Parts: sequence; C-alpha cells; structure tokens
Amino acid sequence: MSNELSNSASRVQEFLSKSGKDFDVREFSSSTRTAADAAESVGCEVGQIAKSLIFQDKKTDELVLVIASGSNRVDTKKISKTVGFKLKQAKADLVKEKTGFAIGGIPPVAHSEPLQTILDEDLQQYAEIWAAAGTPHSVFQLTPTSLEELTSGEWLDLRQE
Ligand code: 5CA
Repeated sequence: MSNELSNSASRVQEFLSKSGKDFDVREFSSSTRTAADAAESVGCEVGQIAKSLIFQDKKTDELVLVIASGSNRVDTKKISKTVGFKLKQAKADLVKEKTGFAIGGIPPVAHSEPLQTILDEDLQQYAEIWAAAGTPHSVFQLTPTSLEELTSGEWLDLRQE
C-alpha cells in the first residue's frame, strides 16, 4: 500500500476530510472492484461492503444512487415505490459522466452532481462498513450513521428475497 493516493481516490479523501470527521481512504494492491474482492482485500464480511449502484428513471433518465449491502441483490420495485418512478440500471458511460467515477469504484459521496440516495437498511446491523473510494483499489471505513450523514440518504428495506 502506497501513501500516495491516485487522483480519483484523492478526490474522495478531500471530500471526506472536509466533512469534519476522520475518514481514511486506503488503497490496496489487490482488487476492490467487486464487493467480494473488497471484502477479501479488507478482511471483512461481504455484507459489510457498501456497494454503490446507480439506477436511472426509465422515462427521464434522472439518476438514483442506491447503496446496498454487498451480499444483497436489490429489488428495484421496492425502490421505485419510494422514489416514485420506474428504474433501470444506468449505463456505464452515463454513470461516469454524472458521478465522475468509473464502475467498480463509485463512492457514496463526492460525485460531480448531487444524487438522490437510498440506503439499504441491512447495512445498519454492522458497527463498521466499507465503501468504495473512487477506484477499484480503494475503500474507506465508516459507520451506518456516518453513511447517512454524508449522503443524506433514506434507509429502505430493498433486499430482493
Ligand atoms: N468497489 C466495489 C465495492 S464497493 C464496487 O464498486 N462494487 S459494486 O457492486 O458497487 O460495483 C459494481 C456494480 O456496478 C455492479 O454491482 C453493477 O450494479 C454495476 N455494473 C457493473 N457493470 C456495469 C455495467 N456495464 N453497466 C452498468 N453498471 C454496471
């Protein structure tokens, strides 16, 4: 692990530092591209990985950020009920354009544009969780409470049974 963060990870670290709390972006030589990779690199349960999924309104293309527990598949119908429109998974190029980050490293914060955010209530069972920090080799540790504070997100039961 090097002390110097890559550009995208630095952007996330700067955002987190400005939040006033002590978050520490960590870069790994091993992959954190998927929730399973991230859990293995960190040494935590897959469920403790807060994965950032981006969906778009089928009609208007408005984006919604869903931060889900790494072990869950999300039920987009449950999310649609809350946001009030039908969702589809956003295309990778649109995600890059609107967040400023590429798939595999999308952080829950520091996006180019503010995003409506939904949080998976299954993350609340863990004292500590980990989220991507802008690249497929970086993550930072946080708590469910700080996730809510940082994103102003809304907790929801969104697990696909
Ligand atoms: N860094 C890890 C752990 S935080 C990570 O980003 N995992 S993830 O699950 O949040 O990111 C991968 C997600 O990106 C997938 O679950 C999937 O929803 C989405 N994704 C993967 N490939 C594509 C694609 N081609 N187009 C749109 N979304 C994609």
